[in-house]
Amino acid sequence: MRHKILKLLKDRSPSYLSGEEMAQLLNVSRTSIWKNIHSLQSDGYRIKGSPRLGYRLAGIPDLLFPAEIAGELQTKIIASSPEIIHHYRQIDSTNSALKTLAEKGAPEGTIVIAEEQTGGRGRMGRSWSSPFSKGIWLSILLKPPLAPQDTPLFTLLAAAAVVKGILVNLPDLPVGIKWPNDLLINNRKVCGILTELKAEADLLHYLVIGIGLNVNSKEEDFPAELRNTATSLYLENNKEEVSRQKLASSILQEMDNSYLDYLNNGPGMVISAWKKYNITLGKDVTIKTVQGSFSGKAADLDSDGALIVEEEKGIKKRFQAGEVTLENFTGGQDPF
Ligand code: BT5
Repeated sequence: MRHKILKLLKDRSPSYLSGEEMAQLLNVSRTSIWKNIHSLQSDGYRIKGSPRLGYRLAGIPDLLFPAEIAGELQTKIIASSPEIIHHYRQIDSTNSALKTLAEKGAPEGTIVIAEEQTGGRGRMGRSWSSPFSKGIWLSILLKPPLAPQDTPLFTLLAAAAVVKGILVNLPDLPVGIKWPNDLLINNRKVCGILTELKAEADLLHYLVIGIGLNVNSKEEDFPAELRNTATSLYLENNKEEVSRQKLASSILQEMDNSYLDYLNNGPGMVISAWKKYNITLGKDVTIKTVQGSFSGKAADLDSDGALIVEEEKGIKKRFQAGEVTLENFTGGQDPF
């Protein structure tokens, strides 16, 4: 009902629409209209009421409500209807919440998006700073017909799709992907991706792809220890705010396009899109893994998303996971 009322108000905006007309159009009581208008107002929608004219939509909050981000979407799988978009003002972690929904049988394409995370997670138990309404903290449920060992490709798919989504809105921003899961601008981290999965033997049950993108964060929104290494689109966009609603829609659209392309044509486009936006290949890197640290030139990306590093004597090693440091990177040593 809220969606329907909002749609009527949007269609009529900037003019007024009477409560009586809305009640007739939606075949409900005027009390129900009034209650829903109040609920929208308490979510931050500016709805002006006039005793004679009715209601008028005067402003929409830049919060990531399903009605706002789904409006423009033409996705086939991801967030393809408002019912599979779960929005929270505050949650511990969107990845954890989506895993719970997946266990209860949520369909592919379900997303969880939050204004704030109190326990946002990075890889290996690290934390992800996620203050209220400053970023896009989003998780996407996918169930591709894949062997579990092929899933690292999906971190790369997501990284390239997020770059594309950013560039739709801010075409001049120099965003680059550091293998496997970081987006950097001017050598600072603007986005991280955490892919988690449930699988047994050769069977993948589901993938949860978590995306954390700093959008309108100012310096003081970052914890002190991140101020020299993290950045936001706002800080890199001449301190101009960016619409999180538009950005979230663009990212979901690009994710859906890339995922459909992957399902129809295989990993070719994932690899080429990742290569197009990467800032890793050709650089001297050090990669830390559980087996130890290795240095060499990042030579290529394998068809499963593994990084191929060429050591001094021309010996090539494949890495499916690890922490990459880009050596001699413009702007100094890469801090991650
Ligand atoms: C990542 O981990 O970069 C993956 C981050 C994924 C976050 C999303 S938000 C939605 C979804 N729900 C979750 O709970 N998580 C996902 P990693 O490569 O391990 O990097 C973590 C490191 O990045 C931390 O140890 C900090 O040094 C740094 N960091 C933390 N918060 C940051 C932020 N907001 N911006 C930039 N760097 C940050």
